Amino acid sequence: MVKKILICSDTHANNNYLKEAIAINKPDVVIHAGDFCCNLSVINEMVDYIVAGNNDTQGEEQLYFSLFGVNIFLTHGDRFISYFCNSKENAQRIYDSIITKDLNLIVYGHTHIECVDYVGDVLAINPGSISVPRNRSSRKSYAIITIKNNKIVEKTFEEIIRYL
Ligand SMILES: [Mn+2]
Repeated sequence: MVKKILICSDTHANNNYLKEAIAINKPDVVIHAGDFCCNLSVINEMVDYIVAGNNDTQGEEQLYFSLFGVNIFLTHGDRFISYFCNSKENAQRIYDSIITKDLNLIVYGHTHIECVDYVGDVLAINPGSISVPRNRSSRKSYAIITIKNNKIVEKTFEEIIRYL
């Protein structure tokens, strides 16, 4: 059983980029880490799991769920992120806020800069922004993870290279 998960964040109402990423990758599950900035019912047609960002007025602040044997904590992260910290320190701050430590993956967003870190054995992925990047390359980014036999076996950052 091989499952492909698309992880995105900070679409900021530019849903066409996510639509494109879904069309290209045909993921089994789509996760959105917040700041969708549109009606929740609209973005819900494209995603399976989503949380509210600091610019959203609808949605859960955090979700904890299991996907194909991988335990995932999803939050936008704005309450814990400091721009004076590097990504590993921010991932640690989010980890420290989580009550349930039976975790394999933390997904967060907010910084619009893609990064991957480990807090102990827990993988922390920020996919960056799929529409409003703030990384040095100005690339619109998202992440794809592959789960096989209850484990994350591959993780990549992808770039939006075609514009609808
Ligand atoms: Mn935000």
